[in-house]
Amino acid sequence: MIRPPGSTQSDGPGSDVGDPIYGFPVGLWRGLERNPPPGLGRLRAWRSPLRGPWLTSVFGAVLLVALPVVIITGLLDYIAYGPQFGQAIPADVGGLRLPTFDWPTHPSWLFRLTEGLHIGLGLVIIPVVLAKLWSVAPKLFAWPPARSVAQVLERLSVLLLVGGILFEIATGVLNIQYDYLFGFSFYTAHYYGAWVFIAGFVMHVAVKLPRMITNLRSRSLRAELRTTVAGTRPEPLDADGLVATDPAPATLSRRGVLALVGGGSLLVAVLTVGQTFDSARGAALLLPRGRSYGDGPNDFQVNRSATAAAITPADTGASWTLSLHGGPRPVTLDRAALAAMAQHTATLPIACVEGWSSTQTWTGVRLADLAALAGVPAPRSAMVGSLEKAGAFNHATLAGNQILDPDSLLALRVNGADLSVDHGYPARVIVPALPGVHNTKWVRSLDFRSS
Ligand SMILES: Nc1nc2c(c(=O)[nH]1)N[C@H]1C(S)=C(S)[C@@H](COP(=O)(O)O)O[C@H]1N2
Ligand SMILES: [Mo]
Repeated sequence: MIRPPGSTQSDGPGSDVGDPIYGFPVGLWRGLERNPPPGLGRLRAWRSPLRGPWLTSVFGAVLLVALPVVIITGLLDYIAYGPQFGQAIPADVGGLRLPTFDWPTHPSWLFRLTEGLHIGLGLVIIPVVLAKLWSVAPKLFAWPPARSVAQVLERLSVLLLVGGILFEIATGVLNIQYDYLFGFSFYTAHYYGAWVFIAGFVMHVAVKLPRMITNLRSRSLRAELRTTVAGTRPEPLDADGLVATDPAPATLSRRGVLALVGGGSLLVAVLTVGQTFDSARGAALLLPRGRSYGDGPNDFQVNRSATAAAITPADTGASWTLSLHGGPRPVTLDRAALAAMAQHTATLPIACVEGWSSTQTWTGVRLADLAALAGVPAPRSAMVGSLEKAGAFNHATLAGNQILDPDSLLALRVNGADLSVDHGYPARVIVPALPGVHNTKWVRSLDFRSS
């Protein structure tokens, strides 16, 4: 006879004799139960009187609202990179391919919003994620790990969920700090890690949602917010085993825990908003690019300086020319010829995938005018080439709608002054709602394609 583990009625708990469980002798299961891995015994003394299904469900409810936003904005950002041009990373994702569409240019702050939400909200919920893990710790370290097939599946989904979210947080935070201490591509790892996490998240929500709702109803949030440490009692013992069987006296109330976690999130928010709102830049203590970038009109974040990109004064000097391709014959323009064309001014953000964004007023020649001059008035795409010899920033592809938007510019000036060399002098691309990385600096060529 095959019985699931746990159905031990015939032998009584702890008995080593009886029918095999999943074909293994009962003694093996009992031995496993009695001999947890080293260290786990000590971990089992979970005594906080605050742990319980209600508190776990409060953290769960917050994450249930926030995580889908982080997930969806993350996937949208991948699409914004233009996988159809092979310039999203990873480029080939096989069965995990997302539906692609031409990323719109309106509203101009679209990518700033999706990227800012993805990174900002992703950072702000870290204290909540940690609090939720703390609240279910007795279950994460439970031994034996599972007693039934259903439990094995549940634990597997929790492994994807917890492993996935910690991996996404670690790779995400390290990336925005430009700390590539891992030896693999951040983008590839973060993309596949996201799908592992999404799988775990969907399974977890499906299994736990009804219980979360019941648990939330088991106590009144208003009452908890009025309860002091002295009045704090454990939740009633629960079937899941979250509530301590031998609780210690409370040293913190439930409202205290909520305030601690909420305060942690608020602190992260204060340290982060300056990445997006220039007026709060001074508070962005964790901003990896520093908080000042020189003087005058060109004082805003420099992602990679000309020196770092190996752009020399000779490259950007009087001999610089721009070449336009794709039409009947190439067209070459120097900076004076560009400056003599119709100039257009637009106030547009640069929003970097690393989370910062900054809105400036740019002046230059419309990309649509350059396309017409090249002899390709209705381009479907354009490859923008940079003076940079090689590497990730050597070129970027723009879609037709991104070329033809009247605010899409080859900018020569910013905030009324010539671009600084660090911001892309002699000329750079600026396109509404385009991911920062594709606003190529030090442009050397534009290759318009009608297919
Ligand atoms: N040629 C070139 N263009 C580039 C880059 C670069 O390193 N080289 N960095 C890109 C990135 S990642 C961003 S976010 C923006 C930043 O522009 P800024 O340095 O003028 O703020 O430029 C983009 N264009
Ligand atoms: Mo960037």
